[in-house]
Amino acid sequence: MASELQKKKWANMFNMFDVNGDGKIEQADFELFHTRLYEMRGIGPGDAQFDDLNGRFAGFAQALQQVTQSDSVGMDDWISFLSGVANAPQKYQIVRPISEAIFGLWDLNGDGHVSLSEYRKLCTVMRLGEEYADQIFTKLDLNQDQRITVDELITLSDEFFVGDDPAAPGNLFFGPLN
Ligand SMILES: [Ca+2]
Ligand SMILES: [Ca+2]
Ligand SMILES: [Ca+2]
Repeated sequence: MASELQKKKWANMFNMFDVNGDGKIEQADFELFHTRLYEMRGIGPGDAQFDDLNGRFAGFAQALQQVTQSDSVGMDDWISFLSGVANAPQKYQIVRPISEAIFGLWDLNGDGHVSLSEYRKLCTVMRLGEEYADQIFTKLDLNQDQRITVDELITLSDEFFVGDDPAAPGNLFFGPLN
């Protein structure tokens, strides 16, 4: 069972993937989302990073389909899928590479960390706006050194997908809890 907190934060991620806003996550949404990411990053088919990401997203979409037995995933299916992920470490192994991949994609200058200006672009693709990035970057930057490292991201990702602590900054990764 998911807590109210978990339902709220996971709903934010659902809304990020439901790019066309029709209340269902379908293949068309994944394609739109990929296109936005790739266009902003300036990569396309043939790039190693592009192919790697596509593989990770395909694995994620497949896992989602297996659990829901459908090509069209509504909010309730999504919440039960992530409940399953939170309670089963082997399923979490499918989700974590996606977080790492999204992170890697947004290290635009390849220096191994995400800066505020890079995070602003990520928030734009997630349709949260740059103001949201400005508000929460310092919370996500756990050691306050003006950058988010992969280690910090893993902590945030664990908080988001598995945790149930209202004070955890990782809750805010895909949007505010309101
Ligand atoms: Ca949709
Ligand atoms: Ca960077
Ligand atoms: Ca940091």
